[in-house]
Amino acid sequence: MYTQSLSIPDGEAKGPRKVENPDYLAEFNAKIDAGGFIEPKDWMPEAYRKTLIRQISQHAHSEIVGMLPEGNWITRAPSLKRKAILLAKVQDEGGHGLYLYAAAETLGVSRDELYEALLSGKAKYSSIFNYPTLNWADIGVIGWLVDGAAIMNQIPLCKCSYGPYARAMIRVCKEESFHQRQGYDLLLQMMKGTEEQREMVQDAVNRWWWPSIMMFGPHDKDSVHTDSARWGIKRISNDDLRQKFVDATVKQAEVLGVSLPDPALKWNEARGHYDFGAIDWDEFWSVVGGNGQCNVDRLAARQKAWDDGAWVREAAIAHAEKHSVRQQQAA
Ligand code: BYC
Repeated sequence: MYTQSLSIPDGEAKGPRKVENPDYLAEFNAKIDAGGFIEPKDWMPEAYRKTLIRQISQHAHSEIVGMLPEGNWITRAPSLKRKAILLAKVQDEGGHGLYLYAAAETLGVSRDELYEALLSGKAKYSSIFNYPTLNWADIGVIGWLVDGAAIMNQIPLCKCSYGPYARAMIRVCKEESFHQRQGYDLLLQMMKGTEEQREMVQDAVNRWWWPSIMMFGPHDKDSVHTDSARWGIKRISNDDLRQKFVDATVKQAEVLGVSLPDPALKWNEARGHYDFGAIDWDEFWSVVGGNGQCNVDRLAARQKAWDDGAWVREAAIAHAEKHSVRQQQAA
């Protein structure tokens, strides 16, 4: 998407932009302070570039690993309508992965390098996708809570300082909004159904609530990438986003008729926010460290997709080479 239109001569793009220069840095900081966008051809500090590659690629990995828990239910959707919606949603997630990989590539890293980091376990992806989808209500709850949390985190990224990432986020957020609504709609339907269906919804909410609020990352005091805020990448902190999400979701749970599994969840008049219970950070770090219920399966599925796709990559390269030879012959 972005990479195709770049065509920066190697010397110009990679050489000078790596040199740390106080004048370039002043110009860069001024642009960030004025709320402007940094574009791929602009000079940027090496640490900014690395932080962006880390976050954008982790985000891309989350999208394509995130296809798996829901993709697992496409063949078991209870109606044609729900199947079509789920199919469209999972395809959207694949598309988000593509925009994000393309945005990361504008920073001078190759898709192969990024993928290798995912498959070797070096790169992270969102903790949430290491939990299993056990019943159909999980699909609704993923839309409502997981996509809901993702939108809360991604809306501020539409104004982040790196142009290709910010622009990708605008479309992603529009699609996430549809994802969130389809999930909530699915759950509303189930809540109007039988007692057993209502129990399925409550069971799914009980299992996904805590992992969803963990998605925002560690408490601010334990968040290590503080430069991200200074550079206008992260515009709202992990804890502030988590609080916004909790505040918005409590009312939605009431309308739905489910309870959220936290006895400490209570409106705090003085703060103007809901208080909530302690997060189990041991569980979070264990899942992030590869020991969640599904980490091994998720990486195995992505590895298989990579291996199965080898012939497509080879065919695309052969096709491009054939065209390039023809163009040279015609010139
Ligand atoms: N899971 O200093 P911190 C979707 C890591 S997909 C795993 O606060 P940062 C969807 C963090 O990477 C949406 N790791 O980091 C798809 C760091 O480790 P490293 C995914 C996590 O970057 C399909 C360490 O903890 N969204 O919506 O400032 C179907 C310290 O954290 C997590 C994005 O990727 C986690 N949850 O802030 C349905 C959004 N949290 O890198 C839905 C873009 C933290 O030093 N990313 N860590 O090894 C971000 O906004 C930020 O990267 C985060 C973390 C807020 C996630």
